[in-house]
Amino acid sequence: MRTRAAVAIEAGKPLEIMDVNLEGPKAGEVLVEIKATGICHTDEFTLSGADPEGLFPAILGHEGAGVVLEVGEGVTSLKPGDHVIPLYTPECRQCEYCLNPKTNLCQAIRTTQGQGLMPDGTTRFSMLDGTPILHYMGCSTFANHTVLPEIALAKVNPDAPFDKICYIGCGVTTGIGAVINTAKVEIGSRAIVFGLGGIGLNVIQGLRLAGADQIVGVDLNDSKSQMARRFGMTDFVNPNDVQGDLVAHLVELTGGGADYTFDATGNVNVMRAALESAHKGWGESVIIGVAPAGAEISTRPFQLVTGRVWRGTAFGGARGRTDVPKIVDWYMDGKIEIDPMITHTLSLDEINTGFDLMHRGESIRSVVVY
Ligand code: NAD
Ligand code: AHE
Ligand code: ZN
Repeated sequence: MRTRAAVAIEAGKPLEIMDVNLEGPKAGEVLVEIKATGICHTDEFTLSGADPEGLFPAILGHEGAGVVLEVGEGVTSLKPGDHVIPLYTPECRQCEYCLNPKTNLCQAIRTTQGQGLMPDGTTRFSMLDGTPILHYMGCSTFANHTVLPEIALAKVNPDAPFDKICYIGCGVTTGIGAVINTAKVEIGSRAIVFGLGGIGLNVIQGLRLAGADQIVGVDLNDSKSQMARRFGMTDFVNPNDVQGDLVAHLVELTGGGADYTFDATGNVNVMRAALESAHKGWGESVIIGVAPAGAEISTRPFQLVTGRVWRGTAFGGARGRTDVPKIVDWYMDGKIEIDPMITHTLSLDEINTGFDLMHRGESIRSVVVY
């Protein structure tokens, strides 16, 4: 079939909107009509050329929601008409990783996914002249139709609005999951969140859900503080307004350091500040941000010797097929909020505007509705 897509032809160039060919689902695969997709900073990271795994031409996008149109041979858990959220972290429920309760990093299809291919080593997308187009993070939600493995789809409540729950495909789950699944924050904790964008705000929302007493938000952009307060931030710090050392300031503000700190910027210097503003003896710092190729984190080992813990999280530690439907229900039940964070709704033809808004720091989440 033909479908409409925003294609990343090469790094650093705007996406090109065009008709592309899409082959139907093979065994174990599912054809999905994408109804809406968010634009995450990770899409920008890959498009910019900073992603060591970035391959072109590709159809980016990994924060979608849609409807199953057709299933391939052997697919048993989904049928046409089901509402689904694509999962860049699948859940096969069989691999060594899925069977280990310590991780959510299903590895069943990770190798081919990283190569922009379906599990059989081929791509379903091509240009009208036959040039192959690669998949991205196993999702490619910047196409109106896409093909995914059955294990990379969460079946969700059909009453939930696509233009809101697409955000659960990455940002919401990553932020809330970092708090609940990865850090396991306790009631009464003090926390610091670096970066108050689409992920950081969901960390704040997760901290409020977990009952944190103090939630400090740190961002270079003052305009992000208003929304963060609405979601539970108690104190705001703009590093540009701090006289002297940022870490010393944060340690004092949190009465000796935070119980939990989170990096949602992708900047390795911020990651260091996040680790060092965690409390001596027990503070834990969680890296969420994705750093460019070649970037490395550093700190004095003494920071760890004296009890701080450095950890990371992918997709908020969530097991997609199990946890994502529950998070959709939390949204439908009013336990979590999504709508105010979706600051812009665009058509596919306007998708590059979504990247511009992100670059200018004017959006939290832009969502493309097909
Ligand atoms: P975003 O652009 O919406 O937000 C980033 C925020 O960080 C902005 O508000 C910006 O002003 C702020 N910021 C930038 N540099 C800063 C600095 N030096 N100090 C303080 N604040 C600073 O991006 P997002 O969609 O929220 O994504 C955030 C990061 O999380 C990205 O690196 C993204 O790739 C990553 N991410 C990781 C996962 C995961 O599973 N680990 C999932 C989604 C996104
Ligand atoms: N390809 C990059 C790493 C990108 C990365 O860390 N991706 C996160 C999800 S970001 C979603 O917005 C992730 O889940 N990583 C786990 C995985 O297996 O990719 C690089 O540096 O090579
Ligand atoms: Zn993302």
